[in-house]
Amino acid sequence: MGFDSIVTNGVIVTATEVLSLGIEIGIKDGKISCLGTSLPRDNDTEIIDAKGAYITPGGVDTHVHFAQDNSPTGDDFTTGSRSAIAGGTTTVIAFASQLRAEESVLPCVAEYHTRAKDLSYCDYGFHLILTNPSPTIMTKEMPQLMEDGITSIKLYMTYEPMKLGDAQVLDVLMASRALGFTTMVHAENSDIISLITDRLESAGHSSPYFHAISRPQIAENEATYRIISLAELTDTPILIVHMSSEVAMKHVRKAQTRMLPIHAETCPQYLFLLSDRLRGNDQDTFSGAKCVCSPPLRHDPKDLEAMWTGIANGTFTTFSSDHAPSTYDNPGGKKKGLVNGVMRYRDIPNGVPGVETRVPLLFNHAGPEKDARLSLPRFVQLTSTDPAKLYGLDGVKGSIAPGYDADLVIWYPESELAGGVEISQKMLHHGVDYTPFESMNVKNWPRWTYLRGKKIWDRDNGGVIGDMSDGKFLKRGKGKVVVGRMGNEATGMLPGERDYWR
Ligand code: DUC
Ligand code: ZN
Ligand code: ZN
Ligand code: ZN
Repeated sequence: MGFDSIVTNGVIVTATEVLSLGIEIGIKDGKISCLGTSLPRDNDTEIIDAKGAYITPGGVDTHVHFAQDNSPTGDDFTTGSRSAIAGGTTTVIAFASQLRAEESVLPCVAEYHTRAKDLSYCDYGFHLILTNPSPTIMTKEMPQLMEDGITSIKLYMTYEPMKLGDAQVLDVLMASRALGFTTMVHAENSDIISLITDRLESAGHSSPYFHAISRPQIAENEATYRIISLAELTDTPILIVHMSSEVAMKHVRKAQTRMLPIHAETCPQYLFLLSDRLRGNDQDTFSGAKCVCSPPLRHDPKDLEAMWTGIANGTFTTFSSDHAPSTYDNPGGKKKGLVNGVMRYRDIPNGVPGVETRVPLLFNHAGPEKDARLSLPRFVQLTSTDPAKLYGLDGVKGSIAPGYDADLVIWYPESELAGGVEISQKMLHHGVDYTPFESMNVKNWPRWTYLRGKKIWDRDNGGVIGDMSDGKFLKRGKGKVVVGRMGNEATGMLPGERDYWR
């Protein structure tokens, strides 16, 4: 009848409050069974002493690329999930990607299951990337996927092998809305990028730095406004992934003030890194390739500040890593863009690693201090609670409350980690050979990570101590609309007008 374990002597943080020291967490069968003071102990109840430190829900990173066909030299589920738990993330949602030639997505999803089953240290789910949304897929296979617990899709408005035109996007939005899928969109204007890239190349500008020049903010701004319009027309909730531009973010903000269900995500790279990183260094002029991601790193510190504003003021619903790693030195990785000394940024795989550093990097700026950039509850909301809600894990993941999985991060008490932690490639657990956050200092780091009541990360005693069969597939429910609501009339339409055609 008693608890398997009790976490005591910590300060619990949820998305709404910081609880006072003295509230304990009772854990039974891998779930949080209650919160209270002086919980009853049996002889065999394990007592976990948090030593006065903060306790936050396990991180929920809803945007990672593991073992994906288009990132062949990056992380698989084992190395990626190992990296996740070492940085306080206990749930990831990765992508199962339809290749354009594939007429059915069900075998594709089955294949991705085999890449993860018994190979993950943390719990996981899948989003489906749709690159060829045929009527059969939308009418027959998507309902099946929904039943199978894959309840979100990602669409690309750019990249030749993946992008959908507006007509296809509209069809998918209508299907998504009808079935209740959460729809993620990569919003950049493909033609703008192609035009600039071709012209840059003709003029001999193809080193990694020009990657940023080829994808100006206006490409993100235009596509963001367009996808918001298409979502408004069809009354479909969306999430715009990896946002980096202030104007685009303001389009989202404005839509949100009209109660439209437009969600937005940003990532560590858009809070901390600028495009000068793409210039490389004297020893290795190609090394800027390490920071090639899309949208690209922006030029001005003001661009970073703008994203911080969205973090603080609620515009962003999720803060994800977009962990999309490729090795630098492996010939199949970033160096694809360097052939016989000739640099071609268009051949560099896009994306940076970050699943392990995401939670500590944001926690570093969270707190009650006057110079903190966000509150501790807002930190929890962005890194755990709201991503869980948006992607159908509400009630299971992302909070410290009765009934939820006992996924916990226990940090160091301030007194025990003087000077903080300097991030370095050699301390990380991913499978790639660099981190773009090298040498950055953070004030704290997850000391212990628990997955469903089991300690899987102990920074001082063994590091990764879980097993790669600990992670389970999460059969997710329908995602919730976290921002705004459905049922708004679209701009310039009369009430009920949409009913004629929908
Ligand atoms: N989009 C992603 O979501 N990840 C990596 C590269 C990209 O363009
Ligand atoms: Zn496939
Ligand atoms: Zn993307
Ligand atoms: Zn991504």
